[in-house]
Amino acid sequence: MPLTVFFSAPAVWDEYHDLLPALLAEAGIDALVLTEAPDPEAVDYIIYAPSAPLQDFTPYIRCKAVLSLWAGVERIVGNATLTQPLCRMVDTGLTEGMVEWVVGHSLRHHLGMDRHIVNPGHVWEATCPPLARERRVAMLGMGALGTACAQALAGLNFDVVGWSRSEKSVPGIKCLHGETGLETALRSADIVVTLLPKTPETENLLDAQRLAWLKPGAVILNPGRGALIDDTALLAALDAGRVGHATLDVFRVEPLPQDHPYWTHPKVTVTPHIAADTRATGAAKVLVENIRRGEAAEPFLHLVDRTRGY
Ligand code: NDP
Ligand code: OXD
Repeated sequence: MPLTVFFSAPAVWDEYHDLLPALLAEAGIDALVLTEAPDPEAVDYIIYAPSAPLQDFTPYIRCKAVLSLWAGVERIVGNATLTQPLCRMVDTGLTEGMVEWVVGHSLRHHLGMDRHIVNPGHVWEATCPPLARERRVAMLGMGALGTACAQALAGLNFDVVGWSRSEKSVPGIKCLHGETGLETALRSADIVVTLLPKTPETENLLDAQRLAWLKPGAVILNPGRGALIDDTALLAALDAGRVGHATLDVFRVEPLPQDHPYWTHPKVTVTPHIAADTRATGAAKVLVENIRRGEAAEPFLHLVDRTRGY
């Protein structure tokens, strides 16, 4: 009987403690799920959230896989004690949530909604926004989330370009890669969405030089990771009008410290890392499928490439 240990904050476990054993039983897997491991050598699978204190994976010598509840694995991928296969979370709830956040915030800026929602002077300013087809969105990161967001925006007729590390072909999206591709994407964009993982290569990707490539007034949406953007450079670009607005969901330090200038900057919207949540109903199915695969000696889903860091 495979033993799975669920390492997370107690509130996370509350969402899974009935669901996970029920789904394992439904899949015909006779497994035991615990929240602690008195004998680490007996553990077959680790389910891991970054809220867990677990740092040393060395004693889990029999463990077949570490299954992350998060899509972003930057807090665990470089852990030298972790030698077991690491799988990240890709599930429909995360994807749908991210699509809704990205589409919602893109439409806010595209339609200029703020002018009408907050209009204390009752100004009748009848300027019509352009159509979405006249608005270029650059999607930096064309993985599970970026591709779904790019396709949703393209479905609304936005002119979407995608940028990724490797060369890609996605119907309806102009796909770019490499440094030249990044420059092309940024220079032409009205809205830039950053859905990249945090790795040594992506840290401060949007620095002063690259922010200077943007069209004046371009909008940035960052639901990826705080470290993708050089905060000082972004604040300077906002003050200079080079960037029209930044809607930020993720930060180098979370919760965002009360004295951080983002809170009070008139051209910044802060959302508290809520763009997409791992929802137990969908995520538990992904966990169970990976445990099933592990037991059947089949390849795991959503394996992290340690050398790339995502
Ligand atoms: P994926 O791993 O599926 O996709 C990552 C994308 O980034 C890929 O297209 C990859 O390129 C690209 N990429 C990585 N490194 C580089 C690089 N150096 N240069 C260019 N492109 C690069 O991740 P997901 O789409 O599932 O998630 C993306 C990120 O979103 C997560 O890592 C996490 O940080 C964040 N996230 C935020 C949430 C929130 O609530 N705010 C919720 C969930 C995730 P390639 O395709 O060539 O490999
Ligand atoms: C994730 C996140 O990576 O919530 O899953 O940011």
